[in-house]
Amino acid sequence: MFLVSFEGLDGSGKSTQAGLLAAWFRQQGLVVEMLREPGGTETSEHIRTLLLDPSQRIDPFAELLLFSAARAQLVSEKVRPLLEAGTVVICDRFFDSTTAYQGFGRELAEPAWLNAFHRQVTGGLVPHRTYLIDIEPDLARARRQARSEEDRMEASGRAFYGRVAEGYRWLAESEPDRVFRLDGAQSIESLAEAIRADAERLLAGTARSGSGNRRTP
Ligand code: T5A
Repeated sequence: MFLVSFEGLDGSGKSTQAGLLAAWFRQQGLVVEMLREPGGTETSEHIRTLLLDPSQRIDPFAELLLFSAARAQLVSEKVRPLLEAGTVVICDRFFDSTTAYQGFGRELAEPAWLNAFHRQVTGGLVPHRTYLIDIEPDLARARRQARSEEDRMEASGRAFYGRVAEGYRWLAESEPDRVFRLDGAQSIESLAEAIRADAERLLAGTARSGSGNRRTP
């Protein structure tokens, strides 16, 4: 049916919002699958473990390829078959994370190069809507600190997260029709309301085109 992705810094609140939107779609009678990146398949979860392991010293380009390898597997094994079956797929992160974290954060590659590369990795699949929970790195860090110890990515430092946030803002400005930027400092409920209002419009557009899989009552 359609693919929706959530993006933002670690601790921005994207997983919270992804779960709320999934629940709302289900209330509308839709079949919904939630996936995460990196992860979502057995192979991709193995790659995730490697990528987030603080004891690993991973070369930045190898890091880019590993995130992309996990994504290629997820798209072919799960995302495409689900979309073809009429399911709404909600992905906690997708290729915009690679642009923001490896492109801007690691200062590894130009957005134009990455854009073409992502199209190869996903076979041209682009999210129909991307919700960017835009948040200051210090606030995201404070939210993360309520949790367990840092993973390998979270140990990348303040300047790194500043560049990632800048990368996300650049993406929102470059693709305003797809990337919906929200102020992550708002309450959970205010954010959920804004996302639901937009999702209603998305759903109305899809209903007009006649695709989609609704649960039988
Ligand atoms: N990565 C990933 C790359 O570098 N390149 C890539 O291509 C990809 C795909 C993956 C890591 O890999 C990197 C990015 C990451 O470093 P992850 O599994 O996605 O990591 O984990 P995180 O990004 O760290 O996501 P989290 O689930 O940990 O954080 P979320 O989803 O941003 O935040 P969430 O919803 O868990 O909320 C965090 C806390 O804040 C509270 C929540 O209750 C929770 O306690 N909260 C709020 N509090 C106040 N106001 C709000 N509006 C709130 N919303 C949530």
